[in-house]
Amino acid sequence: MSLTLHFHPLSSFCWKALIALYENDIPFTPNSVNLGDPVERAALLKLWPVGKFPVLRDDARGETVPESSIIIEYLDRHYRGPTRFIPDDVHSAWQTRLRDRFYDLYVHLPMQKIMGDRLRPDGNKDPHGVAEARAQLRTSYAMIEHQMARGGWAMGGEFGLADCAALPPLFYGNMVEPFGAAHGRVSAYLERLKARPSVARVLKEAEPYFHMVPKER
Ligand SMILES: N[C@@H](CCC(=O)N[C@@H](CS)C(=O)NCC(=O)O)C(=O)O
Repeated sequence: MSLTLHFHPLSSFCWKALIALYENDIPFTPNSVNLGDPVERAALLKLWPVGKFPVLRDDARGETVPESSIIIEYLDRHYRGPTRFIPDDVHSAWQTRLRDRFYDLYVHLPMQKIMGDRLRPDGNKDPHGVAEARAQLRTSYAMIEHQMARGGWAMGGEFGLADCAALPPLFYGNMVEPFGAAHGRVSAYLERLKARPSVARVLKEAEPYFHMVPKER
């Protein structure tokens, strides 16, 4: 098997890449990385000195591919299946990439900020940064509520890159900053995503690790 995904089953950005792999039943070897283990961390750093996962290694093509969006674009090009993640049409393609950036930068990162703050020791927390992240999430939820006026997937018609990007931060986002009654379409979109077989599989595999999700103290 030429593809190896270096990942962790609880990691939100890894979910994004896993959804794409499962969507098209692409065979790969999963390598679960414990970043707390110095040997495993060093092996990941060797592949991608930034030290973040997911990282995809493709031995057949001699490529190491970091960054969830780039992994999905790589799979779409070199391991194509029935689900196309980025449309061929140039106009739809840039709109899809924009929505992917929206979910990563304005939903995923603020969600990570709030979750990450729970891990900080008392005295080193960042309440100002967390308040900013909450405000950003609420702005983003309102934007998604508007985008989802007609239901469906992130880009309207077909499931794609932006939906892979949307599930992880909406799943964890609803835990750290609940959608609330004003964002019924965001809730409904999250439920549609959770019912998608590729997503359901990712969530099922993550279940045994859910006790490790940092709690609010
Ligand atoms: N922009 C990256 C973000 C990856 C990322 O933040 N991964 C997190 C897990 S969800 C990570 O590796 N965290 C470990 C660390 O920062 O030490 C992507 O899209 O793949």
